[in-house]
Amino acid sequence: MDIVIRYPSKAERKLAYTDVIIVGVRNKDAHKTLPSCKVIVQPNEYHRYATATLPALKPQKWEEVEIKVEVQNPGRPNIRKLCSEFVVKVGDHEHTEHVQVANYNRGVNDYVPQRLGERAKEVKVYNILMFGTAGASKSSFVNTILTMLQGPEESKMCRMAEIGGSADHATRKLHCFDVSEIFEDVKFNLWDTWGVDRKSYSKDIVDTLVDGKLPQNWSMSMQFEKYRDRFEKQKETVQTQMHAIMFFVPQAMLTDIDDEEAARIQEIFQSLIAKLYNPLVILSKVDEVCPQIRSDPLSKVKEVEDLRKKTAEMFKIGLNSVRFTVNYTEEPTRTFGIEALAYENIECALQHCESFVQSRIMRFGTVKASDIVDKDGLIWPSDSDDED
Ligand SMILES: Nc1nc2c(ncn2[C@@H]2O[C@H](COP(=O)(O)OP(=O)(O)OP(=O)(O)O)[C@@H](O)[C@H]2O)c(=O)[nH]1
Ligand SMILES: [Mg+2]
Repeated sequence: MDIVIRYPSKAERKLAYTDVIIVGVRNKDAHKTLPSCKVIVQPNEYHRYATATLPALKPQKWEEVEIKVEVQNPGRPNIRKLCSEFVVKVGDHEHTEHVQVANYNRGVNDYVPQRLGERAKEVKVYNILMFGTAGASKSSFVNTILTMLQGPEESKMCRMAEIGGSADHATRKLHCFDVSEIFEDVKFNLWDTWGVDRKSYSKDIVDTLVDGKLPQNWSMSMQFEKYRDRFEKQKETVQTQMHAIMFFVPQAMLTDIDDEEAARIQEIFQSLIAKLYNPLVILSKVDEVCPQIRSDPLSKVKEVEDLRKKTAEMFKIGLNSVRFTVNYTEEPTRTFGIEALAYENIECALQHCESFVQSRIMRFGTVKASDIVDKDGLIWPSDSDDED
């Protein structure tokens, strides 16, 4: 017998998880009818037990049964509770189905600015700035996120972002990946920085970028040209203002960083915090010190936890603001763990986007980016910032 699992199309999947599974069965026998039998979806940490009846199948015939599967905890799926496989039994036959994060219809779709209410309506799409030195793995992270967002039927990795981008530190670029254009049901864009070296990043550069302006001697590049004008005119708008910042730190940097550089990063973070951001540090290439993390990126490993603690102390930020990433590098096929970690990281960044917008509304009554930054780096609502 052949057993094939099919999922309803994205449009048919109403909730933030796959709640219907279609089990297709072919009776390969040329002569015998397969008697009617039970189809069982075995329970696991995510699914509950579910069953349906397969009618008798004549020789060489194919039949599909639709099974409604209840989940253990309805609501937005906790990525840690998703399962990378489940077992279906048809009579005495057993089939193990391997699934991807994309099978779960991705709760990241829930993060739409409109759900924060009327005052957030000016924010059409969340902008996430990825900052960090050359080679810190920002572009690889973009590719991992884009791969995770692809449907489960796509087996190839997305390679939209160029890896090994800028050895040429003379060219500084801001590149927008319009994720919200590529996948119409998500509402965030990723902004990738090129050509930043460890001597050249400063509070002023980050301040300028988060406000939605292009620093001097920087240029823009993107697939879609729609933001270019805005940046070139140095005009600050809610659309190009950043809503969350991911600061990429390769783990090797932790061992050779000096006091001056650590102080510079602390200064950047203090300035961001004064603007009501909650900067997120993404430790990258942790698999260099802990290779086993690549095969199980969701596991808690002491070496990686120690690196997180060291980072939090070094930059004087909370441990919750330090995460780590494992990107696709040489993998021949998509893996559940890498995409689940990528999902967690982007979901965390989206939560930061929401908190930022909510804090700005609470403090200033608006998210508009035209707040005045005084010489001490404190921000105040300007007259023009009053609600229209
Ligand atoms: N060990 C390890 N290497 C990685 C990982 N992610 C990316 N790399 C490698 O790191 C190198 C740099 O990656 P990029 O993604 O180009 O880094 P970037 O931050 O975009 O660099 P620039 O564009 O130059 O600023 C590449 O050789 C990647 O294959 C990871 O999770 N682990
Ligand atoms: Mg890059």
